[in-house]
Amino acid sequence: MKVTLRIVLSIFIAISLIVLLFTLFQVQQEKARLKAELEHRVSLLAESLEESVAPLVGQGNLDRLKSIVGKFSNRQRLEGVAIYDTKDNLIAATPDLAPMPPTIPTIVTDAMNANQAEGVFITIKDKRRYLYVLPINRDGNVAGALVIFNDATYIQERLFQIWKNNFVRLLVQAFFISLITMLVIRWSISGPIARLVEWMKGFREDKAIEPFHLPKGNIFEPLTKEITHMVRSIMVARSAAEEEARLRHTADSLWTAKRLTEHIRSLLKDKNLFVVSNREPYMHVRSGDQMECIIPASGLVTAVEPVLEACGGLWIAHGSGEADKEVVDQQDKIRVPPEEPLYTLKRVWLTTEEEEGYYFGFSNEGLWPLCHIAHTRPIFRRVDWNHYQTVNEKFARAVLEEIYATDEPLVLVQDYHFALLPRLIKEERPDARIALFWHIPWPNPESFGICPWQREILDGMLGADLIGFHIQLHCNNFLDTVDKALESRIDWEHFAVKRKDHTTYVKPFPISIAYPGDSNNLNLTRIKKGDIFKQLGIKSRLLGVGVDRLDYTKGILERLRAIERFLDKYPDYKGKFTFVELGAPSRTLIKRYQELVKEIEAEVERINARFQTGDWKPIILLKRHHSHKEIKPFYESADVCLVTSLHDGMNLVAKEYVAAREDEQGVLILSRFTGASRELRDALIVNPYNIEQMADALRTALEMDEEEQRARMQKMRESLRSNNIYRWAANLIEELTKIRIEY
Ligand code: ADQ
Repeated sequence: MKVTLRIVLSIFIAISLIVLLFTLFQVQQEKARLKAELEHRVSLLAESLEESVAPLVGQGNLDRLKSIVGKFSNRQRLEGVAIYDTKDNLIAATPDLAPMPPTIPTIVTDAMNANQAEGVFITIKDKRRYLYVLPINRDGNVAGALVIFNDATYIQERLFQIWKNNFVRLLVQAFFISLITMLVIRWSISGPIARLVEWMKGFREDKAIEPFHLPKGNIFEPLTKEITHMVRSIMVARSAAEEEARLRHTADSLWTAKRLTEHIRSLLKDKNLFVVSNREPYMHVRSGDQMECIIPASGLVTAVEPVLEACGGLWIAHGSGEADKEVVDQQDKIRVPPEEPLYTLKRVWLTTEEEEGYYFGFSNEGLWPLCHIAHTRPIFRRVDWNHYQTVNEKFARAVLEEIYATDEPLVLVQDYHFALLPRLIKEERPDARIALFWHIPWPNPESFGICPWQREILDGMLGADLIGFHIQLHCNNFLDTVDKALESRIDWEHFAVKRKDHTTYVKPFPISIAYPGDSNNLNLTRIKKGDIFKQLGIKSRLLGVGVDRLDYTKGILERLRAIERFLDKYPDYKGKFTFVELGAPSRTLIKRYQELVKEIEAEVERINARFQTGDWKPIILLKRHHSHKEIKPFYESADVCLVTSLHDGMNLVAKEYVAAREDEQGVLILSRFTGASRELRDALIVNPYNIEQMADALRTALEMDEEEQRARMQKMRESLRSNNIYRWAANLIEELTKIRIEY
């Protein structure tokens, strides 16, 4: 049965029941009223008649009596009057009155015996009648009885009429209510459902579809919301599958520095690539009276530097090294890498106040904790925001100066320090192709909404033609945030934001490292594990390693506690396992970072005090910046590498460890909250908040047989080989050059 029919039928039954009950009630009331009225009327008539006939009854003046009662024939519903004597004999009656039925005297007798008027409804000859018997009193004695016959059929008729009227009314009401219900169902239910179905059909058939909207407050709103979410997830899955297919297709040939160079040359022709980041790839510092050139501990630098080495171009960054100014030319430029220059680094100078407000303040006390779910509160200060704006403008000027002579220049803006830069450049140079790569996670809209200047930041970012994140989840979070915070149109099919005639595409580009690396850099004299222990001045057998900037997002304290738990739980490893943390101090001017370093040092001291013996220590903290050359032997020798970030966009340390393991040995313990965990699925994936689980993973890692280590490492190295930094750059730049720019 069709739903509409079912609804209409239900309504009809409900109305019928209501009408039936009301009619019953009405009929009862009407019946009682009519009866009462009849009884009253008849009793009045009887009483007035009694006065006239009473004197005649005893006298036997029958003629007179008959003449009086004779006058009562066929008056409206009054059928007639009869008079009985005390012996129940009929002594006078209206002529037309039908012969008395035998029951009448009984009623008359009863009334006379009781000397009380009595009324009764009875059916005589198929006709409903009302009989009223009034004893006639004469001289205080009952002398006879007066009986009035009244037609009562009109009561039945009246009640029947009520039933009839109500039935007709019921039919009319039911008709109109059903009609209205059907219209309402069509307008409010079947209509929207049909449109929803059409829309979903369009989606299934892969036609371009607009987001589905119903008027606000519609009962389908929650359903539409859910379906829209579902469709969005399917789109994400579809795009991921397409991306995977595309990657599979292109993975046929490995991406190398050389291939990237040629590819970029064919894409850019003779144009330069412009990269902007806060952190510079080479930093000149003083070490005593010596000048040293170091590569800062930064994932961004690790990833982007090989791209510039391969493609050439200009890298604009903050000159933060104390000796930076001493080595640049008049335009603040220097060719790097120092030993074999391949591209140009242009340094932008910041005042101490600018660096404090823009870098330490807004970027690292505000945006960094805002984007990482690591339970450190972001701090937003007006003065920092002002510096952030000023510095973005300063960098915009530097970029604009450099791209002045280039048509449609390609600008790759790096990271959260420059959210406003894309808009600032685009306003001056609408022809510039601008990509912004966000190296850290993007939280959900509610978390990002904490930022008092979220709208300005989003608007600044949307000046870019392409925004890249490490994983699709961050893209989705970003699009959701824009959807909630700004007047714009989100195109979930193409993952784009349309705002003020400008489209920004938002895509995942999982960043990576240069792997396979440069064969010239092969470490031929491998430092062995034993040498490392010797250099550290301890005796141990198994080595664990952690390599991080000392940052609260990296889960270092959790890692230390897991090691403590491991030694408690598996005491056989006491004296045999040592964990070395290569921790580069980072953002040391920020209080939270100073506190973290103290906490880490205290924790290391506490745990060592609990377990250490003569020449063995469970944990060694090497708190300083290390060159990649210094880090490599640790990667190569460590039985296990611990990456336990509480939240991390990608995490390149995990990839560096895998890349370093040419012997296909060693186990990677990797936090599930890193972007890297989506690619390196053969690591032991852990929840860094679960200390027990991490302690057990450590044991599993140290007890894993060589074959399994090899199998896992091979798979991870394979994944790294096909998803290296050259592929990342090729994809990002190709995507950017493909976008149609209107200006
Ligand atoms: P980072 O937070 O800096 O990067 P990560 O990706 O792990 O984190 O890169 C750190 C880099 O610094 C690595 O190349 C590592 O070798 C180096 N490093 C670490 N400790 C060091 C030490 N003690 N001395 C010298 N070098 C050290 C940000 C995001 C990441 C994202 C990258 C790239 O937070 O999620 O993977 O950008 O996009």
